[in-house]
Amino acid sequence: MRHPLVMGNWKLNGSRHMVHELIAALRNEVSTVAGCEVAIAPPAIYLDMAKHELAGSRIALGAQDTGTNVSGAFTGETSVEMLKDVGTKYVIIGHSERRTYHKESDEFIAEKFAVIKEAGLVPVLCIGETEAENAAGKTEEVCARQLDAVLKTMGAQVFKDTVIAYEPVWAIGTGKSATPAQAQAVHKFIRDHIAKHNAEAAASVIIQYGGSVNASNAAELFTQPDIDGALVGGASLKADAFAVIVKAAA
Ligand code: G2H
Repeated sequence: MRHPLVMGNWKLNGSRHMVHELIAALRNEVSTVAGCEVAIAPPAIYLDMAKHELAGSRIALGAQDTGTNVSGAFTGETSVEMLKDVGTKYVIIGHSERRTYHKESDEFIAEKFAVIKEAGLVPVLCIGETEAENAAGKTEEVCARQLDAVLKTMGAQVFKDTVIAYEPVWAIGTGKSATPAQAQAVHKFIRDHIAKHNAEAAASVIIQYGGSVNASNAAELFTQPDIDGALVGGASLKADAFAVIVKAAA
């Protein structure tokens, strides 16, 4: 049976001081919460420090991205083996900020999915449509295309025990979250799309919602049957707001 996962995506925010302070506050706020997996994804340079600060807590560690090569002449890259070495469990891939600013293709993201699985880590595959695609009624078409890049090369069983984050691009960092009904409709579409190929994988895949989730709108989003927690950006930088979201999912 799948469980909800609330994960903080810190994006390009942090310092050694902040890692220490925020993790101390989070340990305090969420240490007694059961029924929901909790994770944080700080910038790569702070992963090792964060792992030490998290020692003995129930909060897991996530990375915001990975390279596809394991080692060698790839200046500036981070490998899945390195992420694993410092104790990372989850790896976010395909975030719309990387698709947009780094021109990452569906196929390249599918390659990342494969190397993460091969390393025994858990991919958090972000998918979602832009505002223009939404307005043109293309939400399902876009989500299907982004899922199919993985399905085509690896088959649907690869989604077993992994995570998909549905993040409508128009809701990211805008303060304009999808409504629970809007998000549920897309989450159900995603699960049904995978179920057409593999029912077991579809039932087990965690489908998070992401896009302006905050302490006020989380509880209502989590009432929906196919919304399994959230990928949280801005609100994950404040321990009290993040704790409210975690408790709403538990
Ligand atoms: C969407 C989300 C976290 P925010 O990118 O992945 O960010 O909650 O700030 O919209």
